[in-house]
Amino acid sequence: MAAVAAVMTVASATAAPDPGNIHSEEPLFKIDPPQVEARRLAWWEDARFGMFIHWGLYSQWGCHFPGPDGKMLDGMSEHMMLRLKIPLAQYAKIADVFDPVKFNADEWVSIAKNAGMKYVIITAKHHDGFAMFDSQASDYNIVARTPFKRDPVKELAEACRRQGLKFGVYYSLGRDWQDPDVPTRNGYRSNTWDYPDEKKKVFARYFERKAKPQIRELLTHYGPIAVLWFDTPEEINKEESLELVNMIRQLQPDCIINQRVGNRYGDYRVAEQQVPSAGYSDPWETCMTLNRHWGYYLGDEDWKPAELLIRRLVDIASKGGNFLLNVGPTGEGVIPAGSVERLQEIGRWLKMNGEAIYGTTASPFKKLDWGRCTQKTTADGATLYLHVFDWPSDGRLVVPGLKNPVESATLLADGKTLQTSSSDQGVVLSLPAAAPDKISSTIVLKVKGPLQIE
Ligand code: FHN
Repeated sequence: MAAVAAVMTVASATAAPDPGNIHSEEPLFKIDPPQVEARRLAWWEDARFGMFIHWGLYSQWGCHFPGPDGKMLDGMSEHMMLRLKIPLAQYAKIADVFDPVKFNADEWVSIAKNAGMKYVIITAKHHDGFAMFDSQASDYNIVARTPFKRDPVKELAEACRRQGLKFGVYYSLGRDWQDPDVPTRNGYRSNTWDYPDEKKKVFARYFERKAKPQIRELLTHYGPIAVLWFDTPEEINKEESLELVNMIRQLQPDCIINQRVGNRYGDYRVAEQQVPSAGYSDPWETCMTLNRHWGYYLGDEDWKPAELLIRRLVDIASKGGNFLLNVGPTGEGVIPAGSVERLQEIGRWLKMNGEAIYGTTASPFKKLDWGRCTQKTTADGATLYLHVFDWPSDGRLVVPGLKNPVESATLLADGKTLQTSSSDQGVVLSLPAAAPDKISSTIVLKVKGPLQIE
């Protein structure tokens, strides 16, 4: 257990400069009244778990690229065009052979659904600037430039609607290595090999020419977009961030916007590849890779164990957050087996324990040595879901400081009633010798009246 517990430690956010305020701890600006915000976010707060999909030209050879002698060069990640400084004219040639014949939107959505995920968010346009949808604003897109000629964003949106999942899109705001007008700080993440003069780059021209029109296309041609997941907003100014928010609100008022629209706007905060120690006052979501890459990287089979992922989902839900777990499909349109196996394992756990995750709110306890807690308030009290990672060998579990009278205590797995007593330390539960689930066992503790926790 220690190994898993060790991995649960929180990676502190790097103290990097924070253009675009994507790491600021300041609360997000809210434009709408609280009740409008709450209504927009209601399904999302209940959902707790979603699928992130990073899929683009970089997937074709697993973030590798054929060098001059035909030898495959290691592009390290979906940033391969930047890492290898691949001229746009050469990188664009990947589109000539990008033909994901095994892509099946219903299959991908079924994998998400069976994993217990309630929403799917796909990269409509990542940093390479290539649109994975039929864009009139730029012909640098999958329909116009590839033998595939189909629109996977459209197919996934329809598959999500058929299977009852919400559908969202990711859009890279401050990185676009196809457009000549996307500067970054000192050119550190710009396309400086095709467009060397950073000073000539005017973000507003890209914003008007490509970003805004494509965001508008995504919000008008693909039905309800549940989430617009922006990324890398460093170069966007406050007025542009607000302009995007207002445009999105006007086109699809129910569309949720993440904080990477920039400048402290957005409906929820993003924690990337880490779980905050205590959650945030704003709604928030941890996005995370299943292995070590967002895009499909040939040879990365370093999949996080299902045990760690399940406990991370519980940890995030116990802090009131959502978990957006990423898959990187191959250039053929296949989600790697290692991802699917872990998602199936998570789905099995959620089939039994989903009641203790979906529609719950954060734990009322500061810290529990044996696991985590989520809760649902009821008309006459609260239902506490105790997620026990470390099953007590002596069969005695203390809920520290809890002073409420207990209405009932049962194992979620089989409904078995548990004896409880109260002590100076709090409520004490008597547990059977064997834990129902080696990863995380759920106890349903119903208490009367408003919570009283010392
Ligand atoms: O550079 C991107 C990266 O490729 C990936 O899309 C992540 C997902 O949150 N966002 C950026 C890094 O913060």
